[in-house]
Amino acid sequence: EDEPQNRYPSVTVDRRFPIISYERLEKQSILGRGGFADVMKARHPDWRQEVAVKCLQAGKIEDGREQEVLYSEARKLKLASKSDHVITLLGVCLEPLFAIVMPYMENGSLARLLRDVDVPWALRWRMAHEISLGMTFLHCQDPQILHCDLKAENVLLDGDFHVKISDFGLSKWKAGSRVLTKTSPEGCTVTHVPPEYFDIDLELVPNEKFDVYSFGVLLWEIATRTEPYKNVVNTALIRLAVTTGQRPNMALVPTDLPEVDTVSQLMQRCWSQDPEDRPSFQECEDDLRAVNNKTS
Ligand code: ACK
Repeated sequence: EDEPQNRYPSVTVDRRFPIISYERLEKQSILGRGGFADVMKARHPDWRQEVAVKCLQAGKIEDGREQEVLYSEARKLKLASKSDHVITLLGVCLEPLFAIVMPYMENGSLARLLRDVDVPWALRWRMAHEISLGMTFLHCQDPQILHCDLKAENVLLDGDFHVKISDFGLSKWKAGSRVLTKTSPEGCTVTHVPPEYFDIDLELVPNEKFDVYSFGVLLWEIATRTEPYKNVVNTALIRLAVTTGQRPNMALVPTDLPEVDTVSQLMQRCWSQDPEDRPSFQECEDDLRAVNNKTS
């Protein structure tokens, strides 16, 4: 009788989600607008901790599947949240709209940090290591979770600059994945998508090597503090470049970075043209733990 009503017949409410009243959240400011969702900073009268609330922008997804998309994100996040390096799902709001509630991360995204601050190397490699720990966790789950949108913007940092991987909007259960559409695989960031997904002759369901490739580009973002393919004028040309084997420019990786050889080799292995040549996240984690131990 206390059970919340579900207004959306297409969504089966998982009663194990903590349900949070949207009305009781005191919205403070907009943190950002994504492809189809807004993230707001808010306070809940019962909690000391500030929260971030992700709601879909109305009408952004056709055929009324909005709630299902966000609900599916929440289900994966609930499982993934058990990792120290994945953002925690605090709960969901059902009415008057579906929203995901998570802790507010004081230091924002890694993308913003790299853009604004010259982050010390030791901290950068600690973050890289923590990302590999979070990703190893996702790939070890049963059912296995693929993130499919790993990039600096989707890595959040708490008050102590510890990593929380976020934004599971494009994530997939590996077992249930469908073939990705080719030109822009379902909204993925073109700079971080592996070349095999641009091949119109291949019908590919995503696997864990998708995330490993993206991680290679992310390591390059961490090392260079720049955006990949900045001078390539449009996404079609980026696709063409990547398909023919081009990668982010290694000349931009500073030569004085500690453990430069290990890290450079790792990023290049991660973005190998042949998915079979890419390491697992467990191997990335081993390499980065060693780098981290030497630099911290
Ligand atoms: O780079 P940012 O400051 O960090 O801008 C983006 C924006 O919202 C759109 O995703 C920020 N953001 C997302 N989730 C959170 C969170 N839990 N805590 C703080 N900022 C967040 C992200």
